[in-house]
Amino acid sequence: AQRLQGKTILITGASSGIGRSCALEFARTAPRDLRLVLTARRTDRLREVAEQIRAEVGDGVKVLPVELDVADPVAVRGFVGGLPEEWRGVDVLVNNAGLVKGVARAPEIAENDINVMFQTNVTGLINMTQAILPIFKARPEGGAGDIINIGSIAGREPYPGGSIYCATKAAVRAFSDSLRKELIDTRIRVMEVDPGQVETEFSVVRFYGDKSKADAVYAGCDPLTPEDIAEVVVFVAGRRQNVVIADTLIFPSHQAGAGALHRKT
Ligand code: NDP
Ligand code: 8X3
Repeated sequence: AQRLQGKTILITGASSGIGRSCALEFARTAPRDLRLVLTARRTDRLREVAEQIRAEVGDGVKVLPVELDVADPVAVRGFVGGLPEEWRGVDVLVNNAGLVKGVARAPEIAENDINVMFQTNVTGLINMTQAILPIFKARPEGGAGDIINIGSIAGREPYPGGSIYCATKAAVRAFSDSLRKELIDTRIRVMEVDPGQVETEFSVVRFYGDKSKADAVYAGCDPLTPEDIAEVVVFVAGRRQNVVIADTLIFPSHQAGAGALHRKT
């Protein structure tokens, strides 16, 4: 908590699921003198998260909800310049915004779904990183700051019906690993957190809003909660500056791979 004090944390996709839980967990862990820049497309949801933080921890944590579509390169390019001055000193970037569309096999995947997944999960994450890196690089010793990329088991173990989503998360993994090497002469930490099955709105989005199909994904399973992942994200951000938790894979106990899930019922 001490190490996070005074930090400015920027989270993409903070309106739901893992991103929202990360916002709450950072606030609970460092309830004084923290700034949270919460971004997503749904600003009404961001304001609700801000309200919840205020109700739980009070005014010690300052929250700035900002509308941002990470898939819009022009919006991302203008993002930092559009922040009020006192919010620009970002210390931690959590690249969490991401989504999956459909379960179609490769020949049938809709072109728009392919583009949306790549533009959000890959290009969006890269553009956000490029937007924030100059802030990190301006610090002493070649630069300092944390980039925490949310990957997935899907990036390590591709599965049928997930070719594009898995390809996007493999791309995140390759990008994280290259960037960490490129930044070797700085204090900038590039860390990847790869969840297994987590119950969020992820499956609702995958099935184009069909809640019953989404619920069926988790039926009989005991998935992780977004709080489980948020605890890890806050943990890696809170280590001593010389400690880089480069890569973490997190399963619920009944999962041991992308398709390897034990259903209890
Ligand atoms: P949710 O659907 O609950 O949350 C996704 C978040 O991403 C929302 O806040 C959404 O906000 C945001 N988002 C989506 N598209 C954009 C965009 N173009 N611009 C800005 N924000 C966007 O799902 P999760 O919390 O599960 O997903 C978070 C991350 O975790 C994703 O990267 C996902 O791939 C990854 N993940 C999820 C797993 C799971 O089982 N749930 C497992 C492994 C990884 P809004 O719609 O308001 O813009
Ligand atoms: C989400 C996990 O395996 O459902 O990234 O694609 S999976």
